[in-house]
Amino acid sequence: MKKSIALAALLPLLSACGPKEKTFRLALAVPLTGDIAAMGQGMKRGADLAVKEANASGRFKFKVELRAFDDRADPKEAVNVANQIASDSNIALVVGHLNSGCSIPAAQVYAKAGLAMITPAATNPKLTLQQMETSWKWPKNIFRVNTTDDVQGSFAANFVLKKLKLGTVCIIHDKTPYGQGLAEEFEKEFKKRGGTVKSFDGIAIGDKDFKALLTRLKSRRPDALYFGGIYNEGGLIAKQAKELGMKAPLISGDAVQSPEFFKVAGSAAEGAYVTNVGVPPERIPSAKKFLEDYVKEYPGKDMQPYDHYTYEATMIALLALEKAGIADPASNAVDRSRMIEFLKTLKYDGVLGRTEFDEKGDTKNKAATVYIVKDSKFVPVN
Ligand code: ABU
Repeated sequence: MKKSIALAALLPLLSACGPKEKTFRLALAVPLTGDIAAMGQGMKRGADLAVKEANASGRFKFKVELRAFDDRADPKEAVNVANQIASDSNIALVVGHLNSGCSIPAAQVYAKAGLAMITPAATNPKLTLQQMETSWKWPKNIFRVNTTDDVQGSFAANFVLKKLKLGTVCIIHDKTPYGQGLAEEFEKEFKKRGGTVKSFDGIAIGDKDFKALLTRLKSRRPDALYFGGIYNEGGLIAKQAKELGMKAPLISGDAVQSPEFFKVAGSAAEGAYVTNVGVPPERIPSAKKFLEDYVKEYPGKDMQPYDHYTYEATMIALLALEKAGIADPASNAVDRSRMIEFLKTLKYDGVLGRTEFDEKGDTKNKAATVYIVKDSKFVPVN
């Protein structure tokens, strides 16, 4: 008894004598709970994998820890979370957020703290455009590895008109910065290229019954239905449109490209189209290892639309930390400002192909892909 007490008293002293491993942190801010947690949890898997591989590689003289924060896809909670992150001086960079509606206000909190953020999912152009305003008095800290809804909306409009040869459309959106923003980009380009928009309607996130709206839209006899929003509402719209006998195909964007869409829509998902930014990772040779590692690390887990984007954003964050984050190796402090400057000149080849940021902080990679749902799979069309 006496011996164990003496040993317990000695332990703190012994560990204080040994070499103390420094730990630096990255933050991940995404919805980990709530209606779209499936996508946020997928993003966490991508980020966790990157950090695990980096720590195991032995390339750092320190340990990197990923701290995950749950913004619940709620802009107010995103700002709360951003304040917690910004006040932790050991956090070197933020990967996130998923939603444009969360990313836009949270980015301002990070900017005031001189902290870089890299979103792997938010597609509304306003996110990065805000830092080009003369009223933006802080560092230009916002970076994004996915391209934007002006690219995606225009791509979708061209696909519907020129490839599907459908000239009239009814548009529905979920009134969020993402869903409405994407729908407006689609509408603008569809009209510009000669298409006719028969209606433009907003629904609310969480709505379950779209039958009255869809009955009205059916009477307008559109060639196609376009939806700007997320898989829950998109899945219900696909299902209820089919139940009402609507033949017009549904076309939507990246936030519907989740296996969760199949669970909600059931067989009505078949034949729907979704666009996503970038090209499928299966087509990128440098993504091969990531895809293999992901399956090994997470057997049986479905890839969600932003997992590989989040892996890439985290890999870039780790590189910035390694190359620029620690100005003084003797200190425990991260140099956030040097990390921002590093990102501005980044040239990185990874699972997304080449990533370089333009003056707005957006990736120069402007690719987009359209998929059709066949046998509960997203099959690339272009
Ligand atoms: N890019 C779609 C989902 C995230 C967003 O709100 O932009």
